[in-house]
Amino acid sequence: MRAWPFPQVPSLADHGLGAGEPVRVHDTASGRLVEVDPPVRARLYVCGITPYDATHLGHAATYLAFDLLQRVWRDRGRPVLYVQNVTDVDDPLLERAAATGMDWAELAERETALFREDMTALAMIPPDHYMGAVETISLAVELAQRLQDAGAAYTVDGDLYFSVHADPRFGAVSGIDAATMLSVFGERGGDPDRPGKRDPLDCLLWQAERPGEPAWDSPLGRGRPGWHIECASMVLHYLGENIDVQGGGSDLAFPHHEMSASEAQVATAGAPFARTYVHAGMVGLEGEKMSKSKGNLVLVSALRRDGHDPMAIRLALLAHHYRNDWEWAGGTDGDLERGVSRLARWRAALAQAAGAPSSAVVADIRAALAADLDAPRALAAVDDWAEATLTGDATDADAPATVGLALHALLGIH
Ligand code: 5CA
Ligand code: ZN
Repeated sequence: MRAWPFPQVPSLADHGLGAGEPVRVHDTASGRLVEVDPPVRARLYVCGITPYDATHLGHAATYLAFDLLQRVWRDRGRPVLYVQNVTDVDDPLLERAAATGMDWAELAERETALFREDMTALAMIPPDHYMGAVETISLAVELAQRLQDAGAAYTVDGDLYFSVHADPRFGAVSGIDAATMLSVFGERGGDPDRPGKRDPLDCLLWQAERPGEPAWDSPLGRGRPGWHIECASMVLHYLGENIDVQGGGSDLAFPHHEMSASEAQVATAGAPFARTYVHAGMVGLEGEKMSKSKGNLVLVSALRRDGHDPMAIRLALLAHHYRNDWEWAGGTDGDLERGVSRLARWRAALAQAAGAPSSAVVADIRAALAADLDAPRALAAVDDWAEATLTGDATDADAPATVGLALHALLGIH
Protein backbone atom coordinates (compact mmCIF):
# COMPACT_ATOMS: atom_id res chain seq x y z
CA MET A 1 0.00 0.00 0.00
CA ARG A 2 0.94 3.59 -0.42
CA ALA A 3 1.79 5.37 2.86
CA TRP A 4 1.61 9.16 3.18
CA PRO A 5 4.13 11.94 2.48
CA PHE A 6 7.13 12.35 4.74
CA PRO A 7 6.90 15.52 6.86
CA GLN A 8 9.83 17.87 7.10
CA VAL A 9 12.03 16.75 10.00
CA PRO A 10 14.99 19.11 10.32
CA SER A 11 18.27 17.76 11.64
CA LEU A 12 19.50 19.56 14.75
CA ALA A 13 22.99 18.14 14.23
CA ASP A 14 23.14 19.87 10.83
CA HIS A 15 22.54 23.14 12.66
CA GLY A 16 25.41 22.62 15.08
CA LEU A 17 23.22 21.40 17.93
CA GLY A 18 24.83 17.96 18.29
CA ALA A 19 22.99 14.67 18.71
CA GLY A 20 20.30 13.60 21.16
CA GLU A 21 20.55 11.17 24.06
CA PRO A 22 19.76 7.44 24.08
CA VAL A 23 16.07 6.90 24.77
CA ARG A 24 14.60 4.75 27.53
CA VAL A 25 11.07 3.42 27.10
CA HIS A 26 8.80 1.36 29.30
CA ASP A 27 8.76 -2.28 28.23
CA THR A 28 5.54 -4.10 29.08
CA ALA A 29 7.21 -7.52 29.14
CA SER A 30 9.83 -6.67 31.76
CA GLY A 31 7.83 -3.91 33.44
CA ARG A 32 10.95 -1.76 33.36
CA LEU A 33 12.43 1.19 31.55
CA VAL A 34 14.76 -0.13 28.87
CA GLU A 35 17.29 1.78 26.82
CA VAL A 36 16.60 1.30 23.12
CA ASP A 37 19.61 2.64 21.32
CA PRO A 38 20.30 0.37 18.35
CA PRO A 39 23.83 0.94 17.06
CA VAL A 40 23.05 0.85 13.34
CA ARG A 41 19.36 1.11 12.60
CA ALA A 42 16.21 0.96 14.69
CA ARG A 43 13.51 -1.50 13.64
CA LEU A 44 9.98 -0.55 14.64
CA TYR A 45 6.62 -2.18 14.05
CA VAL A 46 3.43 -0.41 15.09
CA CYS A 47 0.08 -2.10 14.71
CA GLY A 48 -2.07 -0.16 12.27
CA ILE A 49 -5.78 0.54 12.09
CA THR A 50 -8.65 -1.71 11.25
CA PRO A 51 -10.07 0.72 8.71
CA TYR A 52 -13.49 1.81 9.84
CA ASP A 53 -14.29 4.94 11.92
CA ALA A 54 -10.70 6.13 11.62
CA THR A 55 -8.95 8.25 12.83
CA HIS A 56 -10.20 8.88 16.36
CA LEU A 57 -8.10 10.72 18.91
CA GLY A 58 -7.14 7.47 20.64
CA HIS A 59 -5.59 6.19 17.41
CA ALA A 60 -3.86 9.53 16.88
CA ALA A 61 -2.44 9.56 20.43
CA THR A 62 -1.02 6.07 20.02
CA TYR A 63 0.63 6.81 16.66
CA LEU A 64 1.97 10.07 18.06
CA ALA A 65 3.87 8.19 20.79
CA PHE A 66 5.73 6.17 18.17
CA ASP A 67 6.26 9.25 16.03
CA LEU A 68 8.08 10.82 19.01
CA LEU A 69 10.19 7.70 19.44
CA GLN A 70 11.30 7.94 15.81
CA ARG A 71 12.11 11.62 16.17
CA VAL A 72 14.33 10.82 19.14
CA TRP A 73 16.11 8.05 17.24
CA ARG A 74 16.60 10.34 14.24
CA ASP A 75 17.91 13.12 16.47
CA ARG A 76 20.46 10.59 17.65
CA GLY A 77 21.50 9.98 14.03
CA ARG A 78 19.88 6.56 13.77
CA PRO A 79 18.04 5.55 10.62
CA VAL A 80 14.72 3.88 11.36
CA LEU A 81 13.04 1.04 9.52
CA TYR A 82 9.36 1.36 10.31
CA VAL A 83 6.52 -0.97 9.32
CA GLN A 84 2.82 -0.52 9.94
CA ASN A 85 -0.07 -2.70 8.80
CA VAL A 86 -3.69 -2.11 7.85
CA THR A 87 -6.06 -4.83 9.00
CA ASP A 88 -8.09 -4.52 5.83
CA VAL A 89 -9.88 -7.82 6.26
CA ASP A 90 -11.10 -9.00 9.68
CA ASP A 91 -14.35 -9.69 11.54
CA PRO A 92 -15.03 -6.16 12.86
CA LEU A 93 -14.51 -4.60 9.43
CA LEU A 94 -16.76 -7.17 7.74
CA GLU A 95 -19.41 -6.70 10.44
CA ARG A 96 -19.40 -2.93 9.99
CA ALA A 97 -19.58 -3.27 6.20
CA ALA A 98 -22.51 -5.68 6.50
CA ALA A 99 -24.31 -3.43 9.02
CA THR A 100 -24.04 -0.40 6.74
CA GLY A 101 -24.59 -2.22 3.46
CA MET A 102 -21.19 -1.16 2.18
CA ASP A 103 -18.71 -3.23 0.25
CA TRP A 104 -16.02 -4.20 2.79
CA ALA A 105 -13.13 -3.40 0.45
CA GLU A 106 -14.57 0.03 -0.38
CA LEU A 107 -15.04 0.79 3.31
CA ALA A 108 -11.44 -0.20 4.03
CA GLU A 109 -10.13 1.90 1.18
CA ARG A 110 -12.14 4.97 2.14
CA GLU A 111 -11.10 4.83 5.78
CA THR A 112 -7.45 4.14 4.97
CA ALA A 113 -7.47 7.20 2.69
CA LEU A 114 -8.88 9.30 5.52
CA PHE A 115 -6.27 7.93 7.93
CA ARG A 116 -3.51 8.95 5.51
CA GLU A 117 -4.92 12.47 5.35
CA ASP A 118 -5.08 12.69 9.13
CA MET A 119 -1.55 11.35 9.57
CA THR A 120 -0.29 13.85 6.99
CA ALA A 121 -2.05 16.76 8.68
CA LEU A 122 -0.64 15.72 12.07
CA ALA A 123 2.91 15.54 10.61
CA MET A 124 3.38 11.88 11.53
CA ILE A 125 6.42 10.13 10.07
CA PRO A 126 5.11 7.49 7.64
CA PRO A 127 6.17 3.83 7.71
CA ASP A 128 8.69 2.60 5.14
CA HIS A 129 6.35 -0.30 4.47
CA TYR A 130 2.63 0.31 4.85
CA MET A 131 1.10 -3.08 4.21
CA GLY A 132 -2.45 -4.36 4.08
CA ALA A 133 -3.50 -7.78 5.34
CA VAL A 134 -5.01 -8.59 1.95
CA GLU A 135 -1.87 -7.83 -0.05
CA THR A 136 0.26 -9.90 2.34
CA ILE A 137 -1.90 -13.01 2.57
CA SER A 138 0.91 -15.10 1.06
CA LEU A 139 3.17 -14.11 3.99
CA ALA A 140 0.54 -15.19 6.51
CA VAL A 141 0.01 -18.49 4.69
CA GLU A 142 3.73 -19.17 4.61
CA LEU A 143 4.07 -18.53 8.35
CA ALA A 144 1.02 -20.70 9.12
CA GLN A 145 2.65 -23.49 7.14
CA ARG A 146 5.85 -23.13 9.11
CA LEU A 147 3.82 -23.50 12.30
CA GLN A 148 2.18 -26.61 10.87
CA ASP A 149 5.61 -28.01 10.02
CA ALA A 150 6.73 -27.27 13.58
CA GLY A 151 3.78 -29.33 14.88
CA ALA A 152 2.23 -26.26 16.50
CA ALA A 153 -1.01 -26.15 14.50
CA TYR A 154 -4.18 -28.25 14.21
CA THR A 155 -7.56 -27.98 12.59
CA VAL A 156 -11.06 -27.64 14.02
CA ASP A 157 -13.79 -28.13 11.38
CA GLY A 158 -11.47 -26.93 8.63
CA ASP A 159 -10.12 -23.90 10.54
CA LEU A 160 -6.43 -23.90 11.41
CA TYR A 161 -5.43 -23.10 15.02
CA PHE A 162 -2.13 -22.26 16.69
CA SER A 163 -1.21 -24.10 19.91
CA VAL A 164 -0.15 -21.14 21.98
CA HIS A 165 1.67 -23.32 24.51
CA ALA A 166 4.02 -24.54 21.77
CA ASP A 167 5.89 -21.37 22.77
CA PRO A 168 7.42 -21.86 26.22
CA ARG A 169 7.43 -18.07 26.61
CA PHE A 170 3.71 -17.66 25.94
CA GLY A 171 2.45 -15.17 28.54
CA ALA A 172 5.71 -13.28 28.89
CA VAL A 173 4.61 -10.19 26.93
CA SER A 174 1.51 -9.27 28.93
CA GLY A 175 2.41 -11.03 32.18
CA ILE A 176 -1.24 -11.61 33.07
CA ASP A 177 -2.56 -14.75 34.77
CA ALA A 178 -4.47 -17.53 33.05
CA ALA A 179 -7.91 -16.48 34.28
CA THR A 180 -7.43 -12.91 33.08
CA MET A 181 -6.12 -14.19 29.76
CA LEU A 182 -9.28 -16.22 29.28
CA SER A 183 -11.66 -13.36 29.92
CA VAL A 184 -9.66 -10.81 27.90
CA PHE A 185 -9.28 -13.24 24.99
CA GLY A 186 -13.07 -13.58 24.78
CA GLU A 187 -13.52 -9.79 24.83
CA ARG A 188 -10.89 -9.06 22.18
CA GLY A 189 -11.71 -11.17 19.18
CA GLY A 190 -10.90 -14.63 20.58
CA ASP A 191 -13.09 -17.73 20.81
CA PRO A 192 -12.21 -19.44 24.14
CA ASP A 193 -15.44 -21.46 24.19
CA ARG A 194 -15.25 -23.07 20.78
CA PRO A 195 -15.57 -26.85 21.13
CA GLY A 196 -12.77 -28.92 19.64
CA LYS A 197 -9.90 -26.62 20.58
CA ARG A 198 -7.04 -28.20 22.48
CA ASP A 199 -6.63 -25.13 24.67
CA PRO A 200 -9.23 -22.36 25.02
CA LEU A 201 -6.53 -19.74 24.31
CA ASP A 202 -5.40 -21.27 21.00
CA CYS A 203 -5.93 -18.73 18.23
CA LEU A 204 -6.97 -18.86 14.59
CA LEU A 205 -4.26 -18.96 11.95
CA TRP A 206 -6.49 -19.52 8.94
CA GLN A 207 -10.26 -19.45 8.81
CA ALA A 208 -11.98 -21.52 6.14
CA GLU A 209 -14.34 -19.67 3.82
CA ARG A 210 -17.70 -18.65 5.33
CA PRO A 211 -20.73 -17.97 3.15
CA GLY A 212 -20.90 -14.33 2.11
CA GLU A 213 -17.39 -13.54 3.34
CA PRO A 214 -14.29 -12.83 1.27
CA ALA A 215 -11.87 -15.74 0.84
CA TRP A 216 -8.64 -16.50 -0.97
CA ASP A 217 -7.26 -19.74 -2.41
CA SER A 218 -4.24 -21.09 -0.60
CA PRO A 219 -2.47 -24.35 0.19
CA LEU A 220 -4.39 -24.19 3.49
CA GLY A 221 -7.68 -24.23 1.57
CA ARG A 222 -9.93 -21.34 0.62
CA GLY A 223 -10.24 -18.84 3.43
CA ARG A 224 -8.66 -15.85 5.12
CA PRO A 225 -5.90 -15.25 7.68
CA GLY A 226 -6.40 -14.80 11.41
CA TRP A 227 -5.49 -11.48 13.00
CA HIS A 228 -2.28 -12.24 14.91
CA ILE A 229 -0.57 -14.07 12.05
CA GLU A 230 -1.03 -10.95 9.94
CA CYS A 231 1.30 -8.86 12.11
CA ALA A 232 3.65 -11.71 13.01
CA SER A 233 4.28 -12.51 9.35
CA MET A 234 4.80 -8.87 8.37
CA VAL A 235 7.28 -8.36 11.18
CA LEU A 236 9.33 -11.42 10.23
CA HIS A 237 9.27 -10.59 6.54
CA TYR A 238 9.99 -6.86 6.60
CA LEU A 239 11.94 -6.46 9.85
CA GLY A 240 13.27 -9.88 10.87
CA GLU A 241 13.74 -11.40 14.32
CA ASN A 242 14.19 -9.57 17.60
CA ILE A 243 13.00 -6.16 16.45
CA ASP A 244 13.70 -3.17 18.67
CA VAL A 245 10.13 -2.16 19.44
CA GLN A 246 6.74 -3.77 18.91
CA GLY A 247 4.22 -1.02 19.53
CA GLY A 248 0.54 -0.28 19.82
CA GLY A 249 -2.12 0.66 22.33
CA SER A 250 -2.31 -1.15 25.67
CA ASP A 251 -5.40 -3.04 24.48
CA LEU A 252 -3.07 -4.98 22.16
CA ALA A 253 -0.70 -6.37 24.80
CA PHE A 254 -3.03 -9.33 25.18
CA PRO A 255 -3.96 -11.24 23.17
CA HIS A 256 -2.59 -9.61 20.03
CA HIS A 257 1.07 -8.98 20.86
CA GLU A 258 1.30 -12.04 23.06
CA MET A 259 0.08 -14.30 20.29
CA SER A 260 1.92 -12.72 17.39
CA ALA A 261 5.13 -12.99 19.43
CA SER A 262 4.50 -16.67 20.20
CA GLU A 263 3.68 -17.50 16.59
CA ALA A 264 6.89 -15.88 15.38
CA GLN A 265 8.98 -17.41 18.16
CA VAL A 266 7.77 -20.94 17.41
CA ALA A 267 8.35 -20.43 13.67
CA THR A 268 11.91 -19.21 14.24
CA ALA A 269 12.82 -21.99 16.68
CA GLY A 270 12.81 -19.63 19.64
CA ALA A 271 14.38 -16.41 18.35
CA PRO A 272 12.91 -13.55 20.40
CA PHE A 273 10.23 -11.60 18.53
CA ALA A 274 10.99 -8.17 20.00
CA ARG A 275 13.39 -6.64 22.48
CA THR A 276 10.74 -4.33 23.88
CA TYR A 277 6.95 -4.06 23.83
CA VAL A 278 5.79 -0.48 24.15
CA HIS A 279 2.14 0.30 24.83
CA ALA A 280 0.27 3.58 24.80
CA GLY A 281 -2.55 4.22 27.25
CA MET A 282 -6.19 4.34 26.25
CA VAL A 283 -7.88 7.62 25.46
CA GLY A 284 -11.45 7.75 26.70
CA LEU A 285 -14.49 9.92 26.29
CA GLU A 286 -17.35 10.20 28.73
CA GLY A 287 -16.10 7.49 31.02
CA GLU A 288 -15.30 4.84 28.45
CA LYS A 289 -12.41 3.88 26.19
CA MET A 290 -12.87 5.66 22.87
CA SER A 291 -13.73 2.92 20.45
CA LYS A 292 -15.38 2.29 17.18
CA SER A 293 -17.60 -0.39 18.63
CA LYS A 294 -18.96 1.93 21.35
CA GLY A 295 -19.24 4.86 18.97
CA ASN A 296 -17.97 7.43 21.51
CA LEU A 297 -15.52 8.95 19.10
CA VAL A 298 -13.91 12.26 18.35
CA LEU A 299 -12.45 12.05 14.87
CA VAL A 300 -9.34 13.96 13.82
CA SER A 301 -10.99 14.63 10.47
CA ALA A 302 -14.03 16.19 12.18
CA LEU A 303 -11.78 18.57 14.14
CA ARG A 304 -9.93 19.43 10.94
CA ARG A 305 -13.21 20.05 9.14
CA ASP A 306 -14.20 22.43 11.92
CA GLY A 307 -11.13 24.45 10.98
CA HIS A 308 -8.84 23.48 13.86
CA ASP A 309 -5.11 23.73 13.23
CA PRO A 310 -3.68 20.18 13.18
CA MET A 311 -0.73 21.49 15.17
CA ALA A 312 -3.12 22.46 17.98
CA ILE A 313 -4.56 18.92 17.89
CA ARG A 314 -1.04 17.55 18.06
CA LEU A 315 -0.22 19.78 21.03
CA ALA A 316 -3.44 18.75 22.76
CA LEU A 317 -2.36 15.11 22.51
CA LEU A 318 1.25 15.83 23.51
CA ALA A 319 0.02 17.33 26.78
CA HIS A 320 -0.68 13.78 28.02
CA HIS A 321 2.04 11.25 28.74
CA TYR A 322 1.65 8.43 26.22
CA ARG A 323 1.49 5.72 28.88
CA ASN A 324 -1.39 7.23 30.84
CA ASP A 325 -5.03 6.45 30.26
CA TRP A 326 -6.83 9.76 29.96
CA GLU A 327 -10.11 11.32 28.96
CA TRP A 328 -10.52 13.77 26.13
CA ALA A 329 -12.20 16.89 27.52
CA GLY A 330 -14.21 19.06 25.17
CA GLY A 331 -15.44 22.60 25.79
CA THR A 332 -13.84 25.94 26.37
CA ASP A 333 -11.26 24.77 28.90
CA GLY A 334 -10.87 21.35 27.28
CA ASP A 335 -7.89 19.68 25.65
CA LEU A 336 -8.24 21.29 22.27
CA GLU A 337 -8.64 24.82 23.58
CA ARG A 338 -5.53 24.39 25.70
CA GLY A 339 -3.67 23.18 22.61
CA VAL A 340 -4.89 26.20 20.66
CA SER A 341 -3.77 28.73 23.27
CA ARG A 342 -0.42 27.01 23.85
CA LEU A 343 0.26 27.00 20.10
CA ALA A 344 -0.61 30.70 19.87
CA ARG A 345 1.71 31.54 22.77
CA TRP A 346 4.58 29.50 21.35
CA ARG A 347 4.14 31.06 17.92
CA ALA A 348 4.10 34.53 19.43
CA ALA A 349 7.37 33.79 21.22
CA LEU A 350 8.93 32.27 18.10
CA ALA A 351 8.01 35.41 16.14
CA GLN A 352 10.02 37.68 18.47
CA ALA A 353 13.22 39.26 17.16
CA ALA A 354 15.05 37.89 20.20
CA GLY A 355 14.31 35.25 22.80
CA ALA A 356 15.44 33.80 26.10
CA PRO A 357 18.56 31.60 25.70
CA SER A 358 17.82 28.44 23.76
CA SER A 359 20.43 25.94 24.96
CA ALA A 360 18.63 24.95 28.16
CA VAL A 361 15.26 24.47 26.48
CA VAL A 362 16.71 22.33 23.67
CA ALA A 363 18.52 20.17 26.25
CA ASP A 364 15.36 19.94 28.36
CA ILE A 365 13.22 18.76 25.44
CA ARG A 366 15.81 16.14 24.56
CA ALA A 367 16.14 14.94 28.15
CA ALA A 368 12.37 14.77 28.64
CA LEU A 369 11.80 12.71 25.50
CA ALA A 370 14.72 10.42 26.31
CA ALA A 371 13.01 9.65 29.64
CA ASP A 372 10.18 7.44 28.35
CA LEU A 373 8.95 10.05 25.87
CA ASP A 374 7.86 12.52 28.52
CA ALA A 375 6.17 15.01 26.21
CA PRO A 376 4.34 16.89 29.00
CA ARG A 377 7.72 17.70 30.58
CA ALA A 378 9.03 18.86 27.20
CA LEU A 379 5.98 21.09 26.77
CA ALA A 380 6.52 22.62 30.21
CA ALA A 381 10.10 23.51 29.27
CA VAL A 382 8.90 25.23 26.09
CA ASP A 383 6.15 27.03 28.03
CA ASP A 384 8.79 28.44 30.38
CA TRP A 385 10.93 29.57 27.48
CA ALA A 386 7.95 31.22 25.77
CA GLU A 387 7.01 32.94 29.01
CA ALA A 388 10.55 34.25 29.52
CA THR A 389 10.72 35.38 25.92
CA LEU A 390 7.42 37.21 25.96
CA THR A 391 7.69 38.82 29.38
CA GLY A 392 11.41 39.29 30.07
CA ASP A 393 13.97 41.39 28.28
CA ALA A 394 15.11 38.63 25.95
CA THR A 395 18.29 39.39 24.05
CA ASP A 396 19.33 36.21 22.25
CA ALA A 397 18.73 36.95 18.57
CA ASP A 398 19.28 33.33 17.50
CA ALA A 399 17.03 31.78 20.13
CA PRO A 400 13.63 31.92 18.38
CA ALA A 401 15.01 30.22 15.26
CA THR A 402 16.86 27.58 17.29
CA VAL A 403 13.89 26.76 19.50
CA GLY A 404 11.63 26.69 16.43
CA LEU A 405 13.96 24.16 14.85
CA ALA A 406 13.93 21.97 17.97
CA LEU A 407 10.13 22.06 18.18
CA HIS A 408 9.90 21.14 14.54
CA ALA A 409 12.41 18.28 14.73
CA LEU A 410 11.62 16.77 18.13
CA LEU A 411 7.95 17.52 18.76
CA GLY A 412 6.75 17.83 15.15
CA ILE A 413 5.31 21.28 15.89
CA HIS A 414 5.84 24.07 13.41
N1 5CA B 1 -5.67 -3.43 13.38
C1 5CA B 1 -5.48 -3.71 14.77
C2 5CA B 1 -4.02 -3.83 15.14
S1 5CA B 1 -3.17 -4.99 14.16
C3 5CA B 1 -6.15 -2.66 15.64
O1 5CA B 1 -6.09 -2.77 16.85
N2 5CA B 1 -6.77 -1.67 15.01
S2 5CA B 1 -7.56 -0.48 15.73
O2 5CA B 1 -8.02 0.36 14.68
O3 5CA B 1 -8.52 -1.00 16.63
O4 5CA B 1 -6.52 0.32 16.59
C4 5CA B 1 -5.42 0.94 15.98
C5 5CA B 1 -4.40 1.36 17.04
O5 5CA B 1 -4.99 2.34 17.90
C6 5CA B 1 -3.97 0.21 17.95
O6 5CA B 1 -2.60 0.39 18.28
C7 5CA B 1 -4.82 0.40 19.17
O7 5CA B 1 -4.19 -0.12 20.34
C8 5CA B 1 -4.93 1.90 19.25
N3 5CA B 1 -6.17 2.34 19.92
C9 5CA B 1 -7.44 1.93 19.69
N4 5CA B 1 -8.32 2.57 20.51
C10 5CA B 1 -7.57 3.42 21.28
C11 5CA B 1 -7.87 4.36 22.33
N5 5CA B 1 -9.12 4.58 22.73
N6 5CA B 1 -6.85 5.05 22.88
C12 5CA B 1 -5.57 4.86 22.47
N7 5CA B 1 -5.22 3.99 21.49
C13 5CA B 1 -6.20 3.28 20.90
ZN1 ZN C 1 -1.19 -5.86 14.88
